Amino acid sequence: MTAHWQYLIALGSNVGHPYHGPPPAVVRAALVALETCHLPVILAGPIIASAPLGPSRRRYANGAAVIETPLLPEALLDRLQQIENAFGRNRRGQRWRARTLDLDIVLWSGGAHRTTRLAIPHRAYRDRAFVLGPSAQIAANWRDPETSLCVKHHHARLTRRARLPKAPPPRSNVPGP
Ligand code: A4P
Ligand code: MG
Repeated sequence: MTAHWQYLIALGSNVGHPYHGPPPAVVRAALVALETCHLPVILAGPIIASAPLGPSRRRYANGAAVIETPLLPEALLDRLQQIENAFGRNRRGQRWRARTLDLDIVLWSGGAHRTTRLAIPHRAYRDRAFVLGPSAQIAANWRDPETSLCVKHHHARLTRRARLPKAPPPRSNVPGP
């Protein structure tokens, strides 16, 4: 029997597409493209708007999906990059530049995977509300093999941290009058 792995995929777009439309429509079209490319979407999270992290000034649409496939990580990355290319993704130039479609592998059911080309868990997802928000809706109990915390725990830590009051300014050691 063929093994079927589950993967948590983060989707992002901050450039419209001439056929699909603005970024939220690009993310919706990408979910359809995953299915068309034999990567069945088991669950799809909400598509949210998010402020850009990094040099690009355009707002993003972000989403998350759980897919099922017999493909191992490197083969899945090849397929995801083919989909990005089909959406007109231009890989030349600055890192984090504006992009029509970005498909990142966040977690998979096989545990951790690290090569020079691919890191799972995704190295930055724990600090990104635009990944953890949609992911917590569909993969709350997925456990991170490196921290042993679930997606919902990383999400709670991040949102709680954002709500904590700023630390008071340090007290001066100079005695008062
Ligand atoms: N790579 C390594 N690990 C992975 C993984 N888990 N999933 C390698 C996918 N790719 C992985 O990625 C560069 C290389 O990372 C790939 O060739 C692969 O071998 P890329 O998608 O070609 O380039 P990139 O996306 O510009 O770089 P990077 O470092 O992956 O950026 P991120 O982490 O994807 O962040 N702000 C908002 N609000 N929303 C966003 O979605 N996204 C980014 C890009 C920046 N700011 C954002 C958002
Ligand atoms: Mg990427």
